[in-house]
Amino acid sequence: MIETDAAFFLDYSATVRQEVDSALAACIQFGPGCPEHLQQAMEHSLLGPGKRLRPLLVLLATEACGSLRSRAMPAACAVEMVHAYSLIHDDLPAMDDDDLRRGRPSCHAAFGEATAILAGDALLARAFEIIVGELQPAAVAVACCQELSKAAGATMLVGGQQDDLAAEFSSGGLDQLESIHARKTGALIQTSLRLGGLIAEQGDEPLQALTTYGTKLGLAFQIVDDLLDADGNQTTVGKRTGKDAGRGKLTFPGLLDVEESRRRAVELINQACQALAPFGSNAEGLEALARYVAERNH
Ligand code: GRG
Repeated sequence: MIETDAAFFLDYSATVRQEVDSALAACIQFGPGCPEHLQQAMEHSLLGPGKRLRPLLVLLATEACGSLRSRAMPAACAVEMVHAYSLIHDDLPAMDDDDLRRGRPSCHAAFGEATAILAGDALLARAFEIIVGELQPAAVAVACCQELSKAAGATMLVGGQQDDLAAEFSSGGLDQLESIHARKTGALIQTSLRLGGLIAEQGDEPLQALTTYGTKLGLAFQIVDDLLDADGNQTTVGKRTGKDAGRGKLTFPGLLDVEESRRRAVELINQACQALAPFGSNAEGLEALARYVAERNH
């Protein structure tokens, strides 16, 4: 990516990020029925300093298909709510037991374990309420609910997490690792793109191109995540690094070594960008985002 493209993308993503953050804040205005401690826990985790990668993917995918990104904002928020719930639950003592997230105390460290579980539950439920209540037309809202619930469910996000926990200190190989990553991390990334495509209502061909881009991007994202855990700086990454090896996790650098893992991530990003050809210049944002994922340091 030439430097002007990178600068343009940073500017664009900063603008979109502000739009997303305002919409997210509005999504969790529950009013008097919601206990204050629960409200604060949700705000801490949903509005904290994350990258907002998944909402950006939803919005960029809608734009790549020639539609206005404002149409896709409810879906963009819903995906980020599912993501925030998964991070809250992943950090719990029963799972990854992490007290640091995004450079701040994780939800249970700040608000207690019970409230963290409930905050995650409430965000997951709200995600679907937002899609059903705010996405038009109704047929698209139904398709988006189906897409997101599958990605969040027992065969994808939750199933991948279960297999990831079971694989600790196991002698699994690359196929097992790719299957875990495709479901634990890749499914929500791929679904973000598909939601953007579904909302634009342009048919199967663009949806297929977005799916291919999402599959490649999701795997590359996870390889980079493994590399950041292996050799990233804790302050920059914003969570404890070096944990995967200590927990006996299956990782790409563990199975392939660092150089080969980096080579694979770059190859996947190139393949992801090739899949964008049918969109022409409408997909410049998605291409810039893919390059950013390969180069990210947090
Ligand atoms: C508890 C059902 C359940 C699932 C947990 C999210 C997850 C599955 C595990 C998190 C552990 C982990 C390191 C996953 C790999 C990639 C990942 C999801 C990283 C976090 O996403 P980012 O980098 O986070 O987009 P930010 O903070 O930027 O939003």
